Amino acid sequence: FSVVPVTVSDYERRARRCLPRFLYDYAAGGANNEETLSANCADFSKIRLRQRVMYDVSRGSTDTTLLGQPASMPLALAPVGMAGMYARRGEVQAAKASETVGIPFTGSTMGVCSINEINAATNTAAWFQLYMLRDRDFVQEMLQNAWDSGTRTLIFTVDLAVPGLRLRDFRNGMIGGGWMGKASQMLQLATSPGWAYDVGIRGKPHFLGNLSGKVKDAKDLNSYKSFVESQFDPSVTWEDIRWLRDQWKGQLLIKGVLEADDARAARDCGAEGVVVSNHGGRQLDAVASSISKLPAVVDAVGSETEVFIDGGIRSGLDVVRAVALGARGVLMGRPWIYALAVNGEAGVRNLLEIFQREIAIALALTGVNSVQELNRELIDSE
Ligand code: HOC
Repeated sequence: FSVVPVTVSDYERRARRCLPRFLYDYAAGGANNEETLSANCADFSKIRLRQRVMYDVSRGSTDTTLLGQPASMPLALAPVGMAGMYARRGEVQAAKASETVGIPFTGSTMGVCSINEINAATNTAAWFQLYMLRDRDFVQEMLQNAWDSGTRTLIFTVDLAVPGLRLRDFRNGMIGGGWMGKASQMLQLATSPGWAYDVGIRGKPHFLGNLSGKVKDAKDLNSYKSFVESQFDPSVTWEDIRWLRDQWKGQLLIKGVLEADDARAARDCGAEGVVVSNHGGRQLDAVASSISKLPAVVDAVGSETEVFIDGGIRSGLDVVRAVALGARGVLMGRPWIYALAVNGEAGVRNLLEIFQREIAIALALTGVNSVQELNRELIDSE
């Protein structure tokens, strides 16, 4: 008896069943006690929309633009490290689904598939996400490479000065001192050719595609761990973001601000937009949910700066809630990983169709025809 997935939680349940524990946990988990992870979702559920009736909603459309680029809804796929572990050439499959549905896909620095591979497989160039690395020449190289492959939107992550304490990964032996025993064997199996999560391409396996110039022959999770330890730069300040702004001719989104002051600083460095984010509850636990911080950031940066949000988006209703509170769009992360794990490209496409249907219905039942009409008056604050 098999039930067609119709919600994110349907996909999550199935993903939990079909994935090795360490992989499910890597995606699903957060930092420390996972309080922020829970708050991200719980705070969305507390936001009530207004039910408004007797408006002509026969011309409903979910279309919008994100950083000037047409999109079929105010949603983009968030960057997720190692997404290609969840299905063969996973990032490519998800990028193809995004293209079919008409929304942006974001390739992660830590992706299995490089931005080149993703852009070569689609007609719409993906967005690219980058961290500041100690080796600035390599940062420049990656920027140039992304630009040459067609990417014009860079998401720069600023909330990872040091990795948060993802305790599930420690328990599973994925991060930290323990690379021994059963967990380590499982990781080797998972990353070796022939396994369902085979990451090889045309006989030339590379586990971290974007890093092939830096991490020679990366082939397992040890490469991931060593790269993070040796290259993530905790000394980064806004000065480095100004440097980055000079290096990148395309659109720049700064991801990982929660406070109004930080959002203003990002804008003042010349970013076209910011992403209100606590890294999906994977960094500083006990920090406030993204959605609770959104209104203050929107008010702080003004209308010229596009504000995005991630963390806790589990339905089209959450997208509508965020846009009504002033977001230009949302970045959705874990749900697409679950859908990818369950059914590859078709799963991600189906998930996006679910989101689009939910948004369309929510627009109509709040009495508007478009996402542009959403505003704070549609939030029931009583
Ligand atoms: C300990 C892992 O953004 C994530 C990614 C990659 C972070 C690298 C540090 O897993 O949240």
